[in-house]
This record gives sequence, structure tokens and C-alpha cells, in this order.
Amino acid sequence: LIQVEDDRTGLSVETLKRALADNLFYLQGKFPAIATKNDCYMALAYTIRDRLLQRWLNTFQTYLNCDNRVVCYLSAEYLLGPHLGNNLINLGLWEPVQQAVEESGLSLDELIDIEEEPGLGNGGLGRLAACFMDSLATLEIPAIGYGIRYEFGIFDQEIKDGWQVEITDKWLQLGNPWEIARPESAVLVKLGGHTEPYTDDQGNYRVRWIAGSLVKGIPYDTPILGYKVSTANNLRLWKSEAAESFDFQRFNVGDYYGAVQDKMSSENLTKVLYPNDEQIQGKELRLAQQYFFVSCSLQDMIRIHLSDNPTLENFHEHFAVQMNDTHPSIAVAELMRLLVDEHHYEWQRAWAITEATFGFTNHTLLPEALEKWSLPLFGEMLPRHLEIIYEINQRFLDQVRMKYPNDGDRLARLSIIDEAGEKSVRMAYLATVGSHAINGVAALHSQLVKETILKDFYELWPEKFSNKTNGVTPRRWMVLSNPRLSNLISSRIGDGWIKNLDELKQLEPFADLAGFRQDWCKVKREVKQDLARYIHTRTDLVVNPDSLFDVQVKRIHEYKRQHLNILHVIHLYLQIKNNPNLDVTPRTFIYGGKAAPGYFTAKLIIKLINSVADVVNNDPTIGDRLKVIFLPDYNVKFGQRVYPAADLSEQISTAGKEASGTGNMKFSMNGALTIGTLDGANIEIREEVGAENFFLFGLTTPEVEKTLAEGYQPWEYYNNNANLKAVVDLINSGFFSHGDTALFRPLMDSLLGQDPYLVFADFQAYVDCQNQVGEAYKDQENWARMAILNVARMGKFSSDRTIREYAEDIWAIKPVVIELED
Ligand code: 26M
Repeated sequence: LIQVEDDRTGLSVETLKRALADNLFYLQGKFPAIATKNDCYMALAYTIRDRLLQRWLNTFQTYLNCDNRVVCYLSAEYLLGPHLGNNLINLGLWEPVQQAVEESGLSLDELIDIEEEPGLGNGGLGRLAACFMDSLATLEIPAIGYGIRYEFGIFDQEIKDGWQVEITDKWLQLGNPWEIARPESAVLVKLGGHTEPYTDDQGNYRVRWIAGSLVKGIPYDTPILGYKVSTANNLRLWKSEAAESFDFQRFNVGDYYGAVQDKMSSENLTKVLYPNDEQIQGKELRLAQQYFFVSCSLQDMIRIHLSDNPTLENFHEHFAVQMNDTHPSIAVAELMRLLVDEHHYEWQRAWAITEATFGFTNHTLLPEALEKWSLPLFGEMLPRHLEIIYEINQRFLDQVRMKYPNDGDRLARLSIIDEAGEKSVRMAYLATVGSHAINGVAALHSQLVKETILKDFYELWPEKFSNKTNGVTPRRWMVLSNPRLSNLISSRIGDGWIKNLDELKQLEPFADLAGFRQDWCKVKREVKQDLARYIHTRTDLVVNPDSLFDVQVKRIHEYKRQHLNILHVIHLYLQIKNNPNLDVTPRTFIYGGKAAPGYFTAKLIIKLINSVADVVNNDPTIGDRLKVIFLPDYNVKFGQRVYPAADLSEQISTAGKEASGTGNMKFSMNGALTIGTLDGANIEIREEVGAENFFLFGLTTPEVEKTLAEGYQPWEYYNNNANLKAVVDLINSGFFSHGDTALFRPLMDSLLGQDPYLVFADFQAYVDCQNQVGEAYKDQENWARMAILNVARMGKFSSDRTIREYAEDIWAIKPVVIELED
């Protein structure tokens, strides 16, 4: 008997090769001689997609037919990064596919590198959502991710003459093999118009919303695989289109151009991701995006629920809905509207269901980032929701009044409607009132949430508040991005750590073995060599792989203090210039990150880094001792190259400002040591890896607050610190700007004037700490020892741990095993 494997599911090398050729011919319409690299990538991607479809469908079927709760993650952003490599790892198909690809005359690494990454997020918040989807699937937790299918994701960054230039991200232009459109599951979303009271047949008072316009939401589904399990959860992203019925009306009365106009504005809704760190308040389109994806998602859940339940009475037993920051917080009012207006539930019953359904995660305390929508704008677009929010607020404030009689100040402080100045809806308050659980993303941050922005709510409901320290997925951030290190680790302790990161603890004793340290350093050297080669191809710069790779990659923002970092570089440069024979540890400073297009100071920081790089890299007295690289277009793909190669991780935000950070975890997991402040998750990382394996500096959160309260005087630091003065004077002299003394003036003036991020206050402590780093690096044996201990003790920071905590404490949800019969 000859057994022939199915071309679409077979896993042998021969079958994989046949499938590749087949897909190239029938899907791309090419034969090998005329195929582009992208054609080959597409053929491979479809080959892999074929092999995961059964899991995806089985997962879907299993969830429909079981009584388990499903978690719905609502996020305006998913920063997924490329799928292909990750899916190969999670399917356990790396080796046979690599062989099949090579025997077909192609290179797997090259094909993986061709994939355009879906950059549907700004930074930490969107990447966290992606790590969570990976962990949910790996833990076999029933989950749906809901979001927006932006046609243009986060912009591509180019550097021209040292300045950031933004380019549209056309990630879909060559097609997306990972998604399947489901137009049959489209839903309609109303916008604008007005409301009308009416009395129904039974004499009940009701309200109907007569929309001004209607948009159609089309779901696009992408499978999210778990690691070596059969679960493939669904990520459902919504695209807006014109609702035909509306257009046809216009068309029928002869207004063809009007109809086309409507169609275009409907399609605009999901065109572009807003780059955050920018004032988005008052941007109508942004509120429309938020409402659109929330309404689509809740309607989708209700449809799923009613497919095997008679009523929505038990909706909350079926779905746990988590709001990723306030971006989806309109969901509280929308679920109330659907329950009360459309399904005729009594207010109290609807409210109980709503509260039991939602959880809310806060990701920032920065006042400029807290979402508020002005009442006129809000009422114009969502008239019914505004009424519902008034009602929610009134009932809520009645409750407060009962508990705290005669406390008008407290009522004003707690009100969902901000009555001071331009009246607005405070979205964090709406999310808090409508949720049974509210959490921050690191221990310090969760504490600050309770003490600052949600203090009065915490007093009211202390039991609703908890901490869920962030984590990252070790599949993408170790196995995929750092195969050399992963293989070394697995060669000693097996590969159980990939699913149970706490097993990395077993590496601890190896830190004391000289032989292991040697292997460790060899791997590090190779990985750094890889990055050096990549930097060379991208920038033409030659970097020394034996120098200390000192890396800061993240969005550019004053609170993250990339300028503190570059001030230190200039300080080192001056030291060498003043003493050309100085024995400093050779360093390569690597920066990456995007500035919000409208954030002038952040853009000027990029210009400063590039200007310093120009001078330092071309100064012969410096030679190999200092190199400064700004790698353009930092994204997930580049993150995967840079975390493994770093020796030093820069986590230097002003204490109290970085909610958690997740890059800090990726670095440390890959054996970089951290120089950092007591901020966000740095605090917990230091606790885990040991204070002796972490370079700590800077003011603490209470010290920051005290310094600011007492009237911070940056001038005093400048005047009293010769090192700092020399650095600032050099910048102001035009040394890095071809004599232009005005160029960096705005940045220097803000540092000298009223800098709320206390750069000068932390400068000397940072320089001193960096000197310790430089000294420590000279002892390579001990450095390797510290690096190994960092990796061995990072178990806590797997997003698997984070998701387990959410599942137990907030969602009350259990795993469901997916069967994959042969
Ligand atoms: C908006 C306007 C002006 C300036 C800044 C903003 C802004 C800042 C932060 C808007 C949104 C912001 O927060 C969202 C966010 O991405 N937060 C990040 O979430 C990560 C995942 O929890 C954390 O690791 C990061 O510390 C946190 O910054």
C-alpha cells in the first residue's frame, strides 16, 4: 500500500516541497524561473496556513460547543510583528520546512525576512496585546482578540539629514496571506443623528436612536497559534466599508457623487492608526474608530451568544471582556445601549451584566495621555451614548452621595463628566465605573493608580483594584529571535523552559562553570557579530563586536529620557578629547525609536543623537572607542535582532513615569544587564535578578515628587556640575550643528528651564553608574556570570504568568483542550 500525504496537510519534506511549488503556481501564478522573493514567501506562507487551518476550525467549533467562558480582548492596537517564523515555531515545523525550503533552492531566513510586519500599534501597549494573544493560545484559554484592521499601520521612519521623516506604512500592498475576510459576518454601526423617546406596545418608555449615517464592519480573521498545542485562537480585526443600503437610496434619487462621497468617508474610518503620544483629543475620526470597533465586536459577541442561548441574561457568564486602556471604554455605554434599547432589559439588570462583563487595564498616568472627549463632539457623534453616560453617572453619583453626604468636592472629583473648563467625558472614569476589575501593569504603577488618578474610586471600591505585572512571550522574544542562546540553554536544561519559563532557574548553577560561561560568551559574540553585519548593510558603519553594546530602543519621549543617554555619550566624548589616552571601555551606543509626528521635542532629540553620531563616529582621536548609531525605523523585526545582541539595556525613565516597560524584560531575558531607575517593572526585575546584577541609579518616585514640589532648579545642577556644564555648553556652542547655536536651543532651554523629567537632577548619578558599568565590563567572566543569572531569574516575566493571573483573578476562566484527530 502506498500512502500519499495530502499536499495541504502533509508534513514530510517531500510533501512540503510539492506544496510550495504548487502554491507558487496556483496561488501566485508563477513558476520558479520568474518568481520574485515575495512570490516564494507567499507560497511558503500559504503552505503553512494550510497546515494550521484544521486547528483554527477545530478551536472555533470546540468553543461553540462548550460551556466555558471566552475572554474577549478589546484593543485598538496589536503590534504583532511578522507571523511566518513564529508560526513555524509554534507548529514545531521549523526543521522540515527549513529543509524543504533549502532543497527548493531558497533560504528560510531570507523568506522570513521578506514579510512586511503588521505594525498595527504604537509601542508597548500594542505589543503587549500581541504577547497576550500568544500566551492565551499557549495556555489553551478560549479567547478572541478584537481590534481594527488599519490599512496603514504605524508610519515607517526614515532619517534625512538627521531628522525623522514619516512614510506611509503600506503593509497590505503585496497581499496578506494570514488573514481571511468574512464578509458574511459583517455588522452595521450607526453614527450621528438624534434620539427619540417612544412608548412601546406594552406601554414602556423607550428611546430609539435615529442614525445620521451607517457604516459596515467587515471582519478579517487571523489565526493565533499556541506553542505546541492544538489551539489556534482568532484575532478578529474590523475594516469599515460603506453600508450599501444607504448609498443605494442616494443613488436612486440620482445623487451618484453624494453616494460615492459617503462610500469614501465610510472607508476612511479604518484607514490609519493614530500615532500616540500626540494630542488626539478633539480628533473626531479617532472617536469614530473606537466606537466602530467596539460596536462591531460587541454585536459579534451577542450574535455568538444568541446562537446557543435563548437570552442575554447570562452574557457575562459566557464572555469576559478586557479593555486594553481607555481606547475601547465606550464599550460600557454600548453594551448598556444594546441591552436596554435593543434587547429591552431593565436598567439595573443590564448594569449588573455590564459590570460583571468588563475589566479595565490602565497603561499610563501621564495627564496628557488620559482620554477626554468634549461633550459637543461626543454628543454629535454618539447622542444616545451621551444620554446613557449621563444616566450611568447620575446613578453612580447617587451612590456616592449616600456614602459621603455633603461632600460636593468629592462628587465633582468622581463625576464621569468633567465640569471644569470645556465639559468633557473622562473615559478612564467610565471604564472604572463600568468594570468589576481595574488593574495597573506593574507593582509601582498599580500603587500609583490607586494613589493618584483613581484615588477616589479606590476609596470607594478597594476590592476592584489589583496589579498584573506585564510579561512578554518567550516564544518570539527568545526562541525565534535568539536561536543560538535558546539552543545553548536547552542543551543544558532541556526545552521545558519555553512553556514554563520558571525552569530557567535551573541555569543558575551553570553561572559558576567556567566552561558554560565560555560557551555563553561565544554565543553572545556571534549574535553581536550578526547585528554588526546588519548595521553595516543598513548604515555602512563598521562597529566593533567586542565593544560594549549599549542599547536604548523604544518610542522617543522626554519621560523615557533618550536625551539623558546622549548627554552621557557627549560626556564620554569630552573625557576622551581631554585625555586622548584615557582607558575607557569601548562602547557602541545603539538607538532606535519613532517620535510622534507632531512631537517637536522628541524629533529634536533624534536630530541631536544623529548630530552627535556624525561628529563622534568621524573623529579620528576617538577611533574604535565610541560609536553612535541611530537605526532608523525601529519595529518588531528590528527588536528581534537587537535584544539578543545587547550587553546593556537602557531603562532610564524618570521614576513614576514608565507604567511598566516590556523592552526591559526582553533585554534581560536575552542576557543584557540593565542600567535603570526604580520605575515600572524595573523594580521587579531588579528584585528577581538580584540588586548585585543590576545597575541602579537616580531619584525614587517620592524624591521626584519632592524635588518638583520644592521648585526644581535645573540651573543649580548646571552651575554646580562641571561635567554637566561642559556638555551643555558644547551643544549650545554649535559644536554638533556646524556652528548653528540655535538648533538645539529649545531642547537645552527646556532642560535648563522647567524640565518635569529631571534630566539634570539625575545626570551625575547616571554618569557615575555608567562608570561602574564600564569597569564591570572589563571583567568579562563576571559580566557573563551576571548575564547568566539575569536570564536564569527572568521566569516571572513570561506573559504566560501574566495571563494566568488575569485568567484566575479577573476572568475566572479555565483552559479548554483542542483535539486534533488524525
Ligand atoms: C499621549 C499624548 C501625549 C504624550 C503621551 C501620550 C501617551 C503616552 C502613553 C499616550 C498613551 C500612552 O500610553 C499607552 C501605552 O502605550 N502605555 C504603555 O503600555 C505598556 C504596556 O503596558 C507599558 O509597558 C508602558 O510602560 C506604557 O507606557
